[in-house]
Amino acid sequence: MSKVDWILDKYSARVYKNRKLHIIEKTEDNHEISANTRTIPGIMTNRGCCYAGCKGVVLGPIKDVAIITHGPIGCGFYSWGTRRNKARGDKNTKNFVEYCFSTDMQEPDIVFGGEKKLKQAIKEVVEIFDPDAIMICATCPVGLIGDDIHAVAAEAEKLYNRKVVAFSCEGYKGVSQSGGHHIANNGLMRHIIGTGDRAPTKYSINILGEYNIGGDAWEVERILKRIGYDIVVNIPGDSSIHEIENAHIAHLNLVQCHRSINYVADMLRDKYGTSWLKVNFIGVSSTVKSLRDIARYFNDPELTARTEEVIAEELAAIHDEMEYYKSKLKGKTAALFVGGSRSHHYQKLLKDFGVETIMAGYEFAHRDDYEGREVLPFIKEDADSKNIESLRIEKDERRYRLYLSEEQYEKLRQEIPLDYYEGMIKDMEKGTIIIDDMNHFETEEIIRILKPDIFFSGIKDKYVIQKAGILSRQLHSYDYSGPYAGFNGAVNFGRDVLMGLTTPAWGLVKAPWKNSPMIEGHLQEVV
Ligand code: CFM
Repeated sequence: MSKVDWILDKYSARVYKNRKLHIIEKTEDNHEISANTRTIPGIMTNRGCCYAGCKGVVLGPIKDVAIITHGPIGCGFYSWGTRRNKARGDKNTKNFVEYCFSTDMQEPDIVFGGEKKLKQAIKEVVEIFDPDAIMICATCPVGLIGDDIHAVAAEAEKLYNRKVVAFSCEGYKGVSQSGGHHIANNGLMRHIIGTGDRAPTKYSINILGEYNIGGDAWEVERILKRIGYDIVVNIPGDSSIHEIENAHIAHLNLVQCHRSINYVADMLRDKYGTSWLKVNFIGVSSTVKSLRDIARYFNDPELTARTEEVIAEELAAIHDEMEYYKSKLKGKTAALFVGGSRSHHYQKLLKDFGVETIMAGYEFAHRDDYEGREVLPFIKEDADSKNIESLRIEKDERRYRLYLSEEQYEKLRQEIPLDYYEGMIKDMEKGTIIIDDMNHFETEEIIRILKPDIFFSGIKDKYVIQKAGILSRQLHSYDYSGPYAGFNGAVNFGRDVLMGLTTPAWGLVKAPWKNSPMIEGHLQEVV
């Protein structure tokens, strides 16, 4: 029996048929996988909702905007603080990242409509916090009862003389949080990007899709600034809305998380002519490669020399610690199950320590994140597109400019991933397992069958895994730690993983049934 059939063995015929399309064993580079389809009701998926992707993921890290969750309090509460997207305010920039604003809808609001309460919430936010801008994010009941949040936003914008943008990101829209990314990207593009008037400098870049979890963006920015780049904005980690307004002026966009931000990257290219480059600042070797690719784009000998100088200094500074952690971690095996890009990115960092990935999967990625953007024309049906708008973008004739000539662009595309992402599967070894939308049952089967030394995942399954005696570190929030990006982040990661693996706690872990003669007896009978 193949590993895949072994994992699926206990399913009914109906579930087997569905899940078999989402689980593959890599034997070649061009596998097709089913992705971005709805989970079978009743299966315990790890996915989040559309609201989570819009408010929790893409908009949440923008620091000087008050984001009002229009809905019952649970939605605001559960998207408050747990993702560890860090932000720092200063005397010119307010910081509301640690706040949770919600209309706290109750039954009467659901019955009689919640617009009045929303207007009141906006008024209070303006009076108490005086934010530079306000965003309104809808939760499920708002769409069901038909509150017109866009009309409320338009009225408030005039009344309070500041940007007020509404997002119809009801939880049920789309397949998962991935639909929320798209809605958030559309809103940023339609209402915010392009409204600033800053001028570019010599090496002006944006970072797209870096969320500053545990301080990752700060480490990435530190390195890029050392080389001499002018970072117009990182969307959205620790960003200000006024920085986002100027995103159209950059000469190049760096895309860290393809899944969550590829819409903005494409729209910026179509409207303003700015190319994007797929980068990965997770892992030492991938950070080095990304820095060299960026330098290659600008093709300036001075910048290239400075890039190499910084790389050499950074590598020297972390060399001893990296070698130490590598000597301890080499030969271990890992399974990774995260949202839509980290399961790929972290394989590179693990490789730096000699840790082999035996299984990786995404919660909600699309086929292009697995198979590469070359499959985009062949994706027959995008389940999100049924109720999520694709913006029609037109060239901004006045501000459209190409940094490279057509000839230079075509030549460079052969060398670096310009406007292209190769996906995760090509990067994985033969014999490894790839699982889309893995559920809790499959998590336990992976533990039983593949027995990884470390299982990277999130809070929903961390404790199931650890109760089975296997280390689990959260790659969403990094538990309490970070940054893990860039050069210094790699060292932090090595330290945390080694600390986790060698903690004496594992000697004290005993599965609950081991203490119960009754359960143990029963298990023996069953077996
Ligand atoms: Fe991108 Fe993310 Fe991810 Fe994501 Fe997320 Fe996240 Fe994630 Mo959790 S934006 S797809 S929706 S890298 S919150 S910072 S860790 S599931 S793999």
